[in-house]
Amino acid sequence: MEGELYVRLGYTMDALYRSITRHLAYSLGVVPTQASKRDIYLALSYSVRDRLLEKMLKTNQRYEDSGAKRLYYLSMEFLIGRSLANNLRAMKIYDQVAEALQLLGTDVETICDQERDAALGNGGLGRLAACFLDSMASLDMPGFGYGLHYDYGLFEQDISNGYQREKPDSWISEAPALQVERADAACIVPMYGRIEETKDKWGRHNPLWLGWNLVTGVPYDIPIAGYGGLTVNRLRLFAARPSTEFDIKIFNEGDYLRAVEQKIESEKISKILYPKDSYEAGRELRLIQEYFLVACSLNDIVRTYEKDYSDFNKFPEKVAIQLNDTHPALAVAELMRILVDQKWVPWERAWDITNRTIAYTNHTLLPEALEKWPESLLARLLPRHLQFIYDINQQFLDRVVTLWPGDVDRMRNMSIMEEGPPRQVRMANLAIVGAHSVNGVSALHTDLIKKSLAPNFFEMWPERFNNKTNGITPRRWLCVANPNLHDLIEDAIGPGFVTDLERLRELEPFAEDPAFCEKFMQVKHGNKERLKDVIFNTTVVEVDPASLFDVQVKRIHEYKRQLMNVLGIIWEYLALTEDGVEPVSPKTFIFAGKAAPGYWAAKQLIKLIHNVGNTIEDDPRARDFLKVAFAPNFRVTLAEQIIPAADISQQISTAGFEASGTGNMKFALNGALTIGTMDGANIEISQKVGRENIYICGLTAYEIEKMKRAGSYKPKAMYDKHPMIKRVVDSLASDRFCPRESGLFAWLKDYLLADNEMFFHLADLESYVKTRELSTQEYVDKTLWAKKAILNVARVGHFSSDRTIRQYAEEIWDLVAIPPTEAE
Ligand code: 26V
Repeated sequence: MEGELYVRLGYTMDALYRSITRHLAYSLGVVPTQASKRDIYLALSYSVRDRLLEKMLKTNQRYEDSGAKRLYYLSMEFLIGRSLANNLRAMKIYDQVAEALQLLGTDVETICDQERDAALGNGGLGRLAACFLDSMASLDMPGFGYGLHYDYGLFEQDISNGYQREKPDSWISEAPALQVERADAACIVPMYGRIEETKDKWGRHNPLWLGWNLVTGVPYDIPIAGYGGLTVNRLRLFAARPSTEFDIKIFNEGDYLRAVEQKIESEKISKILYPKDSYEAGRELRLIQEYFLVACSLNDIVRTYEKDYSDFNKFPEKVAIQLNDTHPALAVAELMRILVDQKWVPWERAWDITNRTIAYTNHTLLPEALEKWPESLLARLLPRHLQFIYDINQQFLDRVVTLWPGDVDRMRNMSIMEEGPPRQVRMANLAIVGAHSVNGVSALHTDLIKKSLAPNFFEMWPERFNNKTNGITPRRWLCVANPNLHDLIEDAIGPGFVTDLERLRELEPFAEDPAFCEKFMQVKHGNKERLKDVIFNTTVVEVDPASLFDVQVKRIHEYKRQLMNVLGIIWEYLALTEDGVEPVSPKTFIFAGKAAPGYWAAKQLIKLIHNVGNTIEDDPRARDFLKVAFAPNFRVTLAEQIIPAADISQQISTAGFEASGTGNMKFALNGALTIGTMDGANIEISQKVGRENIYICGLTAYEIEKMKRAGSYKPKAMYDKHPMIKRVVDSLASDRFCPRESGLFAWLKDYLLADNEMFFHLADLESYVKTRELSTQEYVDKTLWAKKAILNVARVGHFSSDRTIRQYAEEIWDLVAIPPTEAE
């Protein structure tokens, strides 16, 4: 970048007002008095974008001047949600903008509410990437997100008669207010084609990749503001466009239709986010997407590096690449191809550079989520990459043989290639072999990677494996989502905790302060009032903010056990209506979450939740005590409204299945108490907040593993032995919850009683129900409850994504902060 920026944009109320009105006129062509809310939202967004871009240019200059190492976070998903309010808070102009908007006859909440979510992710993995971007910018670190510019984000969920219906989410229409197109930095991506085996002038083997199709990658930059607004990093998202050169060639050949078809084909690549969090064999377009991300990103990374260096010796000292799961694992082969084929780096040297640059994060142990791609597909799409994968595998297996001569089983298990038919490439193995660091996302998860997922790799390279327990950004999950709690905490312990979350510890003494407890509970009540309106407007269910809000919001998945929650609700319903046991407090069960469109069982669960809710509502004996609400279209913005209003957070996955969870952290930070299993980060949360401030239930991962190996889980025997389990399961499977759709839920009985029931619902049910009872009893003791809730807030500081990012920076990336100068 050259030259100085001559304009300095203003941050006063006055300057912001002028900027908004100027954008109304000159970007949107409307006079202020006739501007709609949407117009004002756009004009404000453009004003914010101007200021972000100014700081982004300065930040970039600062990074260039320092010559510091850069981190590239490669991810198929960035679940950002809304940006406007977050940016106003980060830039510390929320109050000024609020005043300016008042002059325009509106208010800041209404305007921020106009924004649609950027839903470029499925769930935990994508939201984690968004939290990491926020933390890297807030820590003044040169860390950049690289992803895809999808036209359509995760589908919108409608509910019709209790069933999920999917509608497209056209994010593209929202994007212009946030991003800048960088046509100058576009790149060309080759795919398909063939290999021609040639010899170079010294007679050496020299395979050429020829006859490819070309697609253009056009980057769009979204500014990511750090807290304080001085450091602004960028998230670079690539959109696929037809390659003009290729186009012209076919047009010139006179094949007009084929040229247009080609154009449509290319644009498909970044059209839509895959709405699954499990992998499906042979989805060619998905593999193309993954490769397109990798090719565009590496092209950009290498080009940036080459501005400063003429050879690749320093590459691993200046570049770190983090793979967010195996989705971008082709980066291993692509970097090798660039170094060897395009930069003439010798193979062994290239391998050393690749390995020292790349690191890999695993996010799931679920076998169905582990990516494998058919060799035949790779041979067609990426023939040269497949050769590199063969070569990498060959030299890797040579080392395995020297370590364990004759151990064929181990070779077969560790090989990047899986024997067929069909032969497949195991992306996790490719990532583990190619990376210098492999990390899990909670202590338990990392332990399971070492012991169950990749024990042979762990034996071979113990130093490669490490843990980085997940975290969440307190800027979004406290300042933006729960401003009143933020202000209350700031009144108590002073400013500064938002960027130093361990300082929340200073709240501990306030847990004994009746006046503080009272105010804390008032904030919670206000948040419950706010959520009541949201729920009423989207479901017509009327909830009572005085009741206990018991919340489970996350993707609908068997392993997350929304079904066990429903069994618990039915248990309480039967106790009330048949045994006359009234709950000590009225309770509202709040669910939200999307099911993958093809996941039948998950969609049935959504229907079940609705039907159980309706049955209770129709029962005059029950409706004043129990209520069930399913809030449609769960997304970041809805999470920001639900989480601050929760009294209880349900985190009840079958132990060993939830890699970490991050919702668990968001709820605790907002003063909800957790009912949870010893899974993922729940374990570490319980250690931090104290065993007496969390409700732990169920079997441990170790106990479940043992029972699975022994085949000793016999759900039918539990059903026969425990009358209450029998009553709950029988009533679930009867027509009681589907009077007009006879037999709808009968399958659930067979499901729950099968010996191979993977998720141990009935094994944990009794412990779970007892724990729920205990939590309800403690809820009515308001002093006790406030104390426990406040101690949760005071002790979750560890789970800030700032802490997580510092650990990645120190232990994996060797990345340092480049803070702004005084003048900035
Ligand atoms: C897999 C696939 C396969 C191909 C189609 C698209 C797709 C999308 C996502 C995935 C894997 C999802 C894995 C995931 O989201 N894991 C979650 O990661 C969170 C952040 O580390 C963690 O808190 C959750 O426990 C974990 O389930």
